This record gives sequence, structure tokens and C-alpha cells, in this order.
Amino acid sequence: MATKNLSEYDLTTVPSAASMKFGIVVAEWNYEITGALAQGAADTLKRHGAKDENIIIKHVPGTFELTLGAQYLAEYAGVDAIIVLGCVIQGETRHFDFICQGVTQGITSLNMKYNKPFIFGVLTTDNQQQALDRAGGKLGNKGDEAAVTAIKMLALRNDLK
Ligand code: DLZ
Repeated sequence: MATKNLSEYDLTTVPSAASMKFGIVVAEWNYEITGALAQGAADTLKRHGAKDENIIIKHVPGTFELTLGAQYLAEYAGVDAIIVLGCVIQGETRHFDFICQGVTQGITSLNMKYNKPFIFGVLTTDNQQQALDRAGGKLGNKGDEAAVTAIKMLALRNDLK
């Protein structure tokens, strides 16, 4: 296979999601934030061609539960990729560290276990304003970015398989 010149790679075009099936797992904690992330993710998937019936959205109580929720979707919902959306806001205790560490390791393991994309859309912020800024505020919507990441990873798999 001929190697392309690096300047020839198109990194801006998002592939079509028309034939892809997605799961989105949303944490109920900080729902003002996570609901906005979910809306952004679903809208972006649809904007790139995903069909309504191929976007399955499920809720779990908190970010810590995202890992198992994502595994349930992988096992039982026949989806190609799963996006997990949560928001952990730093408090006075070390809960923040344990939840962030747990979900990060959990989602990383799922990627390897299932050989499919599990996309990490968890905001880990110092305060609520930082989270709002990233959930449709002045810094965009990380749910949109998670959706594009899911599409790109599936396109990569389809390209190589
Ligand atoms: C307990 C807890 C706390 C203190 N903070 C958050 C948070 O900021 N964001 C979040 O998504 N979840 C939080 N949780 C709940 C945990 O994720 C989890 O639901 C519980 O520890 C039960 O396993």
C-alpha cells in the first residue's frame, strides 16, 4: 500500500454513520450537564447520518455505573459502539478520585475486552461552571466530540476489516 503524504490525510470530514448502531449511556448525577451531553451526542450522530432507531439511549444512576451500563449495552443491545456520558464535579472528599479512576479503568478494559469502541465522554471538573462550559456552553459540547469519535473509530474498523 502506497504511503500518503501526511498533508493528503483528510482529518476534517466525518464519515457517514448511516449503517452504524450506537449505544449511549448517560449518568443521572448532574443531569443538567449529562442530559445536554446526551442531546449533543445524539444530534451529532444524526447529523452524520445515523438513524433514530440505531441510537439506543440508556441511563444509569452515576458515573461509576457507566462501565457496567456500557457492558450491558454491548452484551444485549447489538450496538457497534458505545458512548458513555457522565460528569464528576470535585467535592470536599476523595470520592471524585475514586469515581474517575474507576470509570476510566473500566471503560479502557471494555475497549479491549469487546474489541469495539467505548467512547469516554465524562467531564471531570473543579466546579459546575467548568462543566456547563463544556456541555453546550462557551467551550462547545463534549457530547458532540464523543459522537464524532465513535463514528471515526467505527470507520477505522470498517476500513481495516
Ligand atoms: C456519590 C457520587 C458523588 C459524590 N459525586 C458524583 C458526581 O459528581 N458525579 C457522578 O456521576 N456520580 C457521583 N456520585 C455517584 C457515583 O457515581 C455512584 O453512583 C455511587 O457511588 C453508587 O455506586
